[in-house]
Amino acid sequence: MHRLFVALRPPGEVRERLRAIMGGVPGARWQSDDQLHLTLRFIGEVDDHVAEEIALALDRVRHAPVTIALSGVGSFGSRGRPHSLWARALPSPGLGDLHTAVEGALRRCSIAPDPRAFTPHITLARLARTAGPIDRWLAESAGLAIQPFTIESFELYESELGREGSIYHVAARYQLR
Ligand code: 3AM
Repeated sequence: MHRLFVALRPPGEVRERLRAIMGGVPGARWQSDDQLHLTLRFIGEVDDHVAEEIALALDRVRHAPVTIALSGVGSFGSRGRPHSLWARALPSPGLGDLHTAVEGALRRCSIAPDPRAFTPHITLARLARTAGPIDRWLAESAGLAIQPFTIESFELYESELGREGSIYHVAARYQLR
């Protein structure tokens, strides 16, 4: 079985800017440089045959490079029990269209549509139940503003769940042009 997701990899300078705002929340597991990505679509566990079909379907996606800007931060989870911290990607026509194109490719592989709205973000930390308060970090990081940058490929990732957090491998890379 393969645990798959489709994501964009921010360039090195952007990852550096993101890493600069990591810290200051006790019990937060900050993402390593390797783990930073913007998920276009989580797929989940599929067998070898479906994984191959997905890789081929994604190879048929034709899309121009996408421009992304990051603005501000947020958290997922309930107010009393947040479970992740992230940087917000501003919605853009390119990003929305690429998401739609990927969704279409997956539908052709009989992957059920994702019922959740696409909330483009880059996860920065996962929070344990015992993590300290996040309000100060949210306030201090609210001004995050990363000017538009261009992404020229998207990736199919395989995720391996580990005790120290997930390890992500790029299973395939698809050029945007
Ligand atoms: O982009 P992020 O880091 O928020 O949270 C998981 C991560 O997203 C998400 O897929 C990305 C790669 O692991 N994910 C994991 N399990 C999920 C699930 N069951 C999931 N998204 C939706 N449903």
